[in-house]
Amino acid sequence: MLKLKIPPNHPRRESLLIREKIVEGYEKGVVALQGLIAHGRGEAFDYILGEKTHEPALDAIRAAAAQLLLAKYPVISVNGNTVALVPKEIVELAEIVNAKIEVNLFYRTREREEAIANLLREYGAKEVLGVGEDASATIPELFSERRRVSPRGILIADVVFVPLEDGDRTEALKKMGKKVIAVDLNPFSRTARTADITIVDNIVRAMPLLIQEVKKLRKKSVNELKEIVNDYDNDKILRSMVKIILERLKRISESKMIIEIPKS
Ligand code: PTJ
Repeated sequence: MLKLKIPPNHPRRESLLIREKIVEGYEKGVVALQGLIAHGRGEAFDYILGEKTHEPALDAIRAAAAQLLLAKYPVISVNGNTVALVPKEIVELAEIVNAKIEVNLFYRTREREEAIANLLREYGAKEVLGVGEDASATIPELFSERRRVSPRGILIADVVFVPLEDGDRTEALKKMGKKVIAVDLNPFSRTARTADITIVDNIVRAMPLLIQEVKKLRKKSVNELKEIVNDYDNDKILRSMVKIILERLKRISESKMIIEIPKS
C-alpha cells in the first residue's frame, strides 16, 4: 500500500513510485535493509542514463530472450529487490520460457526466503525453489550465502538469469559451465563484466521488454535463435553503455547548469 502521496505532476514521480515499492518490500520482510542502499546505487546510474532503455540494452534483451528460449534447463534466480519490484513479470517469464524460479539471497534468512516465496505464490508461481532445506547444494569456491542452491534448480541449470546480482556468484556460475544473464544498471560492476549477457537497464523497464521479446522470438527456429546469441558481443554492448554515459555527461557539462526560476 502506497503511503506517500506523490502529486501526479511531480517531476520525479516514476522514480519515487519505484522507491515506494522497495520500501514496501522492506516492510513486508522481502527486501533486506541493505537492499535499500543497493537500490540507491541503481537509481544513481538510472538518473545518469536518463531513466530510459537505450539501444544496446535492447540488443542485450534480444540476446537474453534467445538464450532463454534455447535453454534446456533455465533457472530464474531471485532476490529481495527483484521480487519487490517485478514479481508479476518474474512469474510470467518463468512460465513462457519454462524456467524454474529459485530464491537465492546474499543476506539469507529463513524469514526472507519464505516472504519472497509467498509473494511469488501470490502472483501465481506454482513452485519456488531454494527455500529452507531445498537449498542443500553448494556452488564450489563461493563463500557467501549465495553458495547455497537447490539441487533441482541452479545446480543443474544450463542458463541462469541473475537480476541485481552482487559480484562473485556470476564468476562461480560461469566456472561451472553455465550461461549467465544479468540485469544491472551499473555497467562497471563485476557481475556486468562477467556475465555472458548483461542488460544495463532498470529491471522495471527491462522485464516487460524481455517478456515481449520472448513472445516475439519463440516463433523463430533453433538456428535463428543460435545466430542471435552467437552474433551478440557483451563487451561491445558494455562499452556502448559506457559511451552513452560519457556522451550524456559531456552534453550536460556543455550546457547551462543553473536553472533560472521566473518570479511569479
Ligand atoms: O535480497 P538479497 O539478500 O539477495 O540482497 C540483494 C542485494 C541487491 C541487496 C544484494 O545483491 C546487493 O548488495 O547487491 P549490490 O552489490 O548492491 O548490487 C546490486 C546491483 O544492482 C548494483 O550494481 C545496482 O546498480 C543494481 N541495481 C539496483 N537497482 C536496480 C539495479 N539494476 C537494475 N535495476 C534496478 N532497479
